[in-house]
Amino acid sequence: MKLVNKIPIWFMRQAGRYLPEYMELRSKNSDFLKLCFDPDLASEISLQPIKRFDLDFIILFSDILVIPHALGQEVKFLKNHGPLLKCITSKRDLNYASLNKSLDKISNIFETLKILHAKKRKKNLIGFCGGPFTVLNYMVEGGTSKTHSKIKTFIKDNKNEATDIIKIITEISIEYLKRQIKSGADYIQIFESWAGLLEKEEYIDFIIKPNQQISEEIKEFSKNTKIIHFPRGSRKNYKTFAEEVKCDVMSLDLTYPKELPSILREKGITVQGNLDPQELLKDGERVEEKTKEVLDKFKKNNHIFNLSHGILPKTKISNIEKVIKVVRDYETSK
Ligand code: 1CP
Repeated sequence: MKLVNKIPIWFMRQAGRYLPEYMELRSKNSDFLKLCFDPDLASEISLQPIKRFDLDFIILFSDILVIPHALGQEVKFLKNHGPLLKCITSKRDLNYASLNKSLDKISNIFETLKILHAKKRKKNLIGFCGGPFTVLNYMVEGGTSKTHSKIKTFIKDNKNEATDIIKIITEISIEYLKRQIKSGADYIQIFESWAGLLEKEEYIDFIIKPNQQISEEIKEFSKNTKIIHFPRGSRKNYKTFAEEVKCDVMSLDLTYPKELPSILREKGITVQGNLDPQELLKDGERVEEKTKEVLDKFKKNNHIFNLSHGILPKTKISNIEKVIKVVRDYETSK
């Protein structure tokens, strides 16, 4: 008899603005951060995509920018604009007294995870944080940026200061993740969404080293917790990342070098990804074709099906359903 492997599936930003049930709840709760800190509502939102689509992974509903908030920076989410932070240029701009005091401000998130853990049944529960450089990027830019000029200048002209702040972010992120694990997370994902801005020495110092420290300390704390790394946009540096940072799963966008899947296979690292979320804005037939292409591309790898970045707000539910059906019907025999 042929052994059939089913490919697990979830979507980055599966709890979010493309879902009518999310939009309804959101319309009654205008303060996004408050929503993240409300365990009943946050757990309900985390479960919305599971109830609708029966996905294999539950991801905590929260945001990577709760860490700047915990560190004393002013963080707001404006309607139709995205995040707005009061820019910092020095660690003195932070109101950071101690790890414990900072984490106390966001401790409701651990309550959300405990609720989800109690309700997860056979699903996997994912906790997460931002990669330290990505978090620093938002802290220095003050929000979403097209040019990233402030962060680029900052790390060139004030390398020591940037290194000091990255150390603080790394330290708090590690403790934050440990508490997520204690509260029931089976997997943790580190979203280093702006890794692609850096090259060479800067990539080593600001991407590799902090992520290495996170992985090592988390594995030491809990060897059974699976670590998903997402150094988005890394291009050829995906290989450096895979060489240097302990990963159980590597999430890929569209920039990875073509030899990477076989390198990951040899290292026993699962591939996560990588359907382009833009494809989900197109018609159903093409969605089917593109989903199959991704499945075929990674058929020799251990694979968790996902996107190359988050679901876009205009995505049609029927296209998400189509992707799930194609993945569920796909049978591999490795
Ligand atoms: O208006 C709204 O309702 C808020 C939209 C929204 C949502 C649903 C934001 C604002 N964040 C989130 C949730 C969120 N963010 C999750 C929840 C779980 C899930 O995936 O379903 C996760 C994991 C994140 C992570 C996150 N937030 C990242 C990393 C992933 C990525 O997209 O690269 C980043 C960069 C953020 C910052 C952020 N939060 C929200 C916005 C609009 C942004 C800015 C994104 C940008 O700069 O492009």
